[in-house]
Amino acid sequence: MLCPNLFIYLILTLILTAEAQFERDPNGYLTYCPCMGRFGNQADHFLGSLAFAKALNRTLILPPWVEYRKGEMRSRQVSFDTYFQVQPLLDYHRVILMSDFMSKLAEDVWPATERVSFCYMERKSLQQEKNDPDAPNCHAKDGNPFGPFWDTHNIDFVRSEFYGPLHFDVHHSTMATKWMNNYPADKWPVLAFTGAPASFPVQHENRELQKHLQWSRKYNVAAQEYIRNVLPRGAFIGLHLRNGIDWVRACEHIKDSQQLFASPQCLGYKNERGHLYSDLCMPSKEAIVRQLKRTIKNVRQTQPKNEVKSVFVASDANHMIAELTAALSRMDISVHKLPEDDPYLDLAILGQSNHFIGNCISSYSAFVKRERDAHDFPSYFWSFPKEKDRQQAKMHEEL
Ligand SMILES: Nc1nc2c(ncn2[C@@H]2O[C@H](COP(=O)(O)OP(=O)(O)OP(=O)(O)O)[C@@H](O)[C@H]2O)c(=O)[nH]1
Ligand SMILES: *[C@@H]1O[C@H](CO)[C@@H](O)[C@H](O)[C@H]1NC(C)=O
Repeated sequence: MLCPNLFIYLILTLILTAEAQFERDPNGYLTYCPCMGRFGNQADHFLGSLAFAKALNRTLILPPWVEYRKGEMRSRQVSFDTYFQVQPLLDYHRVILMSDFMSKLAEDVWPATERVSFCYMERKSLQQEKNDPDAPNCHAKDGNPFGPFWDTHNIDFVRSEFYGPLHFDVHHSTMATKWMNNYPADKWPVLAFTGAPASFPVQHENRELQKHLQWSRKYNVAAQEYIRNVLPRGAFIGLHLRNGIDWVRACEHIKDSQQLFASPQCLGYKNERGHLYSDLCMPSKEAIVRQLKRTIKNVRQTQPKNEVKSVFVASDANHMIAELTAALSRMDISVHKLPEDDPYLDLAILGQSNHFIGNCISSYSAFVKRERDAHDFPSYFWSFPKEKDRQQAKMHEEL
């Protein structure tokens, strides 16, 4: 039997190591609400916030993901680690789950009487529009998902701080130093932002941080099992078809902009690879079938050993299973989709496909593209490059 003293010693060591994991960071913390958009937007913002926390040398508090369900008035918050591992992020910078921070450190680091919300400038309250008697305020918990988000961890704010004209571009200026001078960690242990301290779409410099965002075991296993058990043996092509009614409306903005949502991922951040056109946002069914067939032919020519056996379709609305199945029937290629809507499993599977065709405008597609870039997996976009340009390039090659 173990000597009792040794036993007590072992227990103590265990407790102390567990506690050490939650030692207070003298350089302070940074937290924010992913209050804009759905997953693709939040992921873009996450990468920027991670870079920002690193530049300020503050521990990033990993916020839960904010989700919206049909018919529900309040957003749902899903713990960060439901979808992604914490460990690979630690290779890049110090992070802590919001639940751990709140239960293990907040009482000491961020007592309820000292919680200040940060916003660029005053945000008007939804309730009191006219003759607002209050002092200027961030109203950090006003509306959905603002209120439900902070409520998830029982966070209320006692004061507001307007940080303008500071901003978040730490790559092109001495911005980080300005933040540290204005808000030193001993006086401001936690910077809590009403929105992400990051730009949308993700800044070019922060795209590569995606490699630290790795799927949780649950999603890794689920994706592997789907690929192994449901898809036929052989290579498969992943497709993202973004075509719901909200998307049709979003695409109308093509007319009056240089860029839309994630479009810099194909057009370049300065439009160095072209300008917006409507097929980029909403390719026709014919164009989709044509491009898919062409991609399969190319793959068969260039990689004859790894034959394409199936196509996996992810979509928010119309998966086009019947059209695609008919189009590929003579090629002995089957077409698949998940039996139930699962945006995260869709993403995890698309990340693993041998080839991927996504929507250049969609930040959901952009997530897949970045993940695949981190592994050097090939990706393409619907209707890109523009058909006319492609024909010219082809003629050029043939000449
Ligand atoms: N299951 C599933 N859901 C999808 C798919 N594409 C889009 N969605 C849903 O639609 C949401 C789209 O919002 P974002 O993730 O922000 O991406 P986006 O395509 O840039 O769209 P907007 O930001 O709404 O303009 C996703 O988060 C998903 O919930 C898909 O292929 N499969
Ligand atoms: C950054 O913060 C960590 C942890 O608080 C600290 O050990 C390190 O010295 C800091 N780095 C700089 C450059 O200040």
